[in-house]
Amino acid sequence: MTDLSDFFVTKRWPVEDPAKLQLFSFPTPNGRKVGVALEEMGLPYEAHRVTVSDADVKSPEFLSLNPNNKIPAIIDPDGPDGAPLALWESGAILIYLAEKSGKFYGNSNRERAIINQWLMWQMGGLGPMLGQLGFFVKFASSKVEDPLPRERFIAEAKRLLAVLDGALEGKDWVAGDYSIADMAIVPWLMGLEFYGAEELVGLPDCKNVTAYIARFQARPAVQTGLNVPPREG
Ligand SMILES: N[C@@H](CCC(=O)N[C@@H](CS)C(=O)NCC(=O)O)C(=O)O
Repeated sequence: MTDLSDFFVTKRWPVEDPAKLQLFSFPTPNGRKVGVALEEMGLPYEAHRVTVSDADVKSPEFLSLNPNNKIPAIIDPDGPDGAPLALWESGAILIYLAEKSGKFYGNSNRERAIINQWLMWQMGGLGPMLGQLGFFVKFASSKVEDPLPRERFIAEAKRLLAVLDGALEGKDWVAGDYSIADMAIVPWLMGLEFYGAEELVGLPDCKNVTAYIARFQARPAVQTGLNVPPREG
């Protein structure tokens, strides 16, 4: 059996079953993507709670897994060549898991190209912009007097939502069939509620987007995966 004790991160977050894929995460928008993917794909996994506090993400144990000090990260004991594979960056993890499971990644190069397009749109656009929006609207709103950053990220969030709303016209999912692109996008849209910014960015007016969020949330695997690992406990 694969021994994961060589991974320093397991000294602080011990592994119970080294045959299972190990997830190091927290139920934030980026973390939730991978919890949902693992549940949807039916891959056996063990989840370790790594909070976003410096005490966790900047600990030497976690930095040994992800020097970029961010969740999510995984160790797959059964990597592509049979040797364990450590991986971070949620988009890269989603692609890896989709290829490993053979699920939610289209059936042709054409379909995969479009899924990748929307996945990159989330990774390079929606996620970073909504993250900055959350910072200026919720976390730093009382510390920053200049209205410019707030206005800039509200405008950019509105623009991105309009793009998505248009793309979803007449469609259930953004890139054809349900895919890892949807698993990447919707947890970020749900973050708008946490930031108290739904009205601010006009989400209720984006009828295709609100229906899309509800469709995603109705999936049983999503309901479980959004809470992996549990926030408390
Ligand atoms: N591009 C990275 C971003 C990951 C990320 O921003 N994770 C946040 C939580 S959503 C985090 O770990 N923050 C802790 C920190 O920055 O110290 C990915 O998609 O995996």
